[in-house]
Parts: sequence; structure tokens; C-alpha cells
Amino acid sequence: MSALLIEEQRLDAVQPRILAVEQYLGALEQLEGVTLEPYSPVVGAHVRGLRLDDGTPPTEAVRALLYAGLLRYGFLAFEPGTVSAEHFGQLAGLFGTARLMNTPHTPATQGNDNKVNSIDSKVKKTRMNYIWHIDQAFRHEPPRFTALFGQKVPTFGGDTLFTNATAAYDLLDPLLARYLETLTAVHDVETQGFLTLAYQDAAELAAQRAKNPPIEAPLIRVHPETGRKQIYANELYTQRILGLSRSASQGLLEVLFDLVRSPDVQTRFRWQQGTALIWDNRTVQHRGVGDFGSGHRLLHRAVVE
Ligand SMILES: O=C(O)CCC(=O)C(=O)O
Ligand SMILES: [Fe+2]
Repeated sequence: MSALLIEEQRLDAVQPRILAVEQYLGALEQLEGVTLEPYSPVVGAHVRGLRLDDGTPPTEAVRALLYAGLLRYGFLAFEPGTVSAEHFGQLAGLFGTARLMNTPHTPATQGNDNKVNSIDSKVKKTRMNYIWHIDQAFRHEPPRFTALFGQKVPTFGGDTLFTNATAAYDLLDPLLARYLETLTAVHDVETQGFLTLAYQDAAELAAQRAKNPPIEAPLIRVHPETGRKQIYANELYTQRILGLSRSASQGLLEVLFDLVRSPDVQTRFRWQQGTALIWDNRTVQHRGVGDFGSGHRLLHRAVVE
């Protein structure tokens, strides 16, 4: 046998890992006319049959199904027309305390108890949302969930991408994972100039910087509710790995970003007008896609602490 032939038993060992997708893909679940159905193999689920357009809250059993589904799937997508713009803040409130999280480019929206802001392509000139991130990962405890509502959607483009950082961890070689688990990373809101771009007023910029000093967090983090390990590094806010040379830190971060960006663990969410979405900000990373030219894209947004 030629030395270049690989015995069948070694085929697995000499190639990059693939995901045991069955671990992620749940079965269809139904309760009181509400259905959860997987959106893609490793991230997301559709919610069908829930009506939250007249202000009537779901039963506690349905709320519990949605909460468990959100932790399991990483995001829930609500069919167009089932959640109204007016009751969007209420949807966020089913999962915790909804809170306004705005910048001068993403101002508060009227209504919804002042807990909702807008991401409007006619107003927002910054493009930080097109870089993979965890919302506010420069804080020790970032928001648990973020919710969006599609108010105006361009004909083409403007999707939101989601990746499952738990699945990305599962793609790591186990020996490398053990080493990474010993490391700590620094996260800084200014890694890619987020505040500098968002705040034109010098005093406000200085105040924001003072309020958000760099923090340290384990490079591999355990999800506080599911107990599952995940890669905890994102391109927008993770600055460096402590105790390594600059090149080693950058090189290792690039290995992790590459896994997080891998098509094997991500999906594209295509907006329709009137769709609502909520994601577990501790499990998934997300980014928008700026491929809609002069099209108008207007999303409403609420974060949940
Ligand atoms: O523009 C998008 O699709 C993503 C927006 C975003 O990053 C956010 O709402 O936190
Ligand atoms: Fe975001």
C-alpha cells in the first residue's frame, strides 16, 4: 500500500472536525396552537401560531415554552403580522426586563414605554453592526437577550446573520480547547472605535469612555443558564488575549473568529416586514449585512437584561 493512502479508520483523525448536528436540531414542539420549528441545523427556530398583536399576553405555559426554546435554539423568529410594532416591547418583556439601549445614531422610538430604539438606514451612519459581535460584550454582564422588529425591509439584502458560539466551541480540537480554557481575554468598547464613531460631542464621548473601561473575561465561557461552553471572543469588542505576545494573541483570536464565522455554525435571517426576532445574546453572535444600497431598512430594537 502506498504511504499516501489513508486507512479508513484514520479518515476522521486527519480532517477538520464536523459538528454532530443532531445535538442541536430539536424536534417540532407544539403547545396551545404555538409551534417551535428549527430554522437551520444549528441555530434559530420559527415560532408559528403565537398572536401578540392585540396586547393579550400568552399563557405561562407558552411563555415557558418560548423561554426554553430561546435558550435551546439561540434565536426565535416570529411570523410576520403575529407581533405588532405597538406590542413589540411587550414581546421583549416576556423574557425579562426590557431596556432602551441607544446611541445618537440609533435614537429612541415613540411608544413602547420608551424602551425601544430604532436602527434606521436613513439616520444611522455608523456600520459597526456589520461586524460580528455580542451586544455590549465590553460589559461584565452583557444584556441577556436582544429583540428586533422589521418595520421597513429592503427588497433585496439587509439580512441579519447569526452564529452559534457553542457550536463553534464544539468544532475546536479538544486539546486546543483545553489550553484556551486557561486563557483570559480583554474586551474593550473602543477596539474598533465604536464610541468614537457613535459620539460626535467630545464631552459625551469622554463620559462614555469613562463609563466603559476595558474588562477581562475567560476566553471560553460557560453559559450561565445552559451550562454549555462557548467561544467568548468577538471581532467588534475583543481586544487581546492576556499573557501572550501580540502575534500569538492575534493569531489565536483569528483561529477563533474563523470558527465563529464558519458557515457550518451560522445561518442568514431574511427579514420580512412585520417579522420579530429575539436572540440569546449569550449563545449567538450576530451581524447585519450592508448590501441593500439605497434601500430603506428600519428595525426597532429592545434589549433585555
Ligand atoms: O443590523 C443588523 O442586522 C444587526 C443589528 C444589531 O447588531 C443589533 O440590533 O444589535
Ligand atoms: Fe448588535
